[in-house]
Amino acid sequence: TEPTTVTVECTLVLVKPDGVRRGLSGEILRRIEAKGYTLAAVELKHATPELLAQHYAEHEGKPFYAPLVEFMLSGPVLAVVAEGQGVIAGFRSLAGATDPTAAAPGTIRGDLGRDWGLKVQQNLVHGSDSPESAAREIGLWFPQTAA
Ligand code: RTP
Ligand code: MG
Repeated sequence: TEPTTVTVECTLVLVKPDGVRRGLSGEILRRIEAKGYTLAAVELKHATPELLAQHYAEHEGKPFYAPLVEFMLSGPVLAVVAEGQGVIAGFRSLAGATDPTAAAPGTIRGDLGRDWGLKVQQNLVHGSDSPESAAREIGLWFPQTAA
């Protein structure tokens, strides 16, 4: 049989200001650990406009960009580096669809997101979408620990 190749990777997770405000940081970290991923770094941070401009550079110019940045500045964010096999795709699966109204039950956004008129940006979490994004975003949020 072929030897199994285990590729351990890291992803950047953010518990967005709505998640921190609602006291859901622990529940979100619990789900990450329960799935078997390791917490490599966890830090409560206040974002800055400069950091968010870099973090959300791909969305600049889109109609939701300005309200998204404003929302991300509305309170502290819990920045997390999670580590494990397939964690980049795996965390996005745990998070569920971007719109909490559409996110499946069993996912963070599906179980905990509220759909009583809140905007799509208030969807509790961010997760990197590729190895390139993960490396870039971890470097932005944890510059002192960047590999
Ligand atoms: P994330 O980056 O936060 O993990 O979420 P995602 O990949 O599922 O969503 P993405 O397309 O990267 O969008 C980033 C964040 O922008 C807000 N958004 N609002 N139509 C809208 O109003 C809209 N679309 C996106 C959400 O906060 C989304 O997570
Ligand atoms: Mg994204």
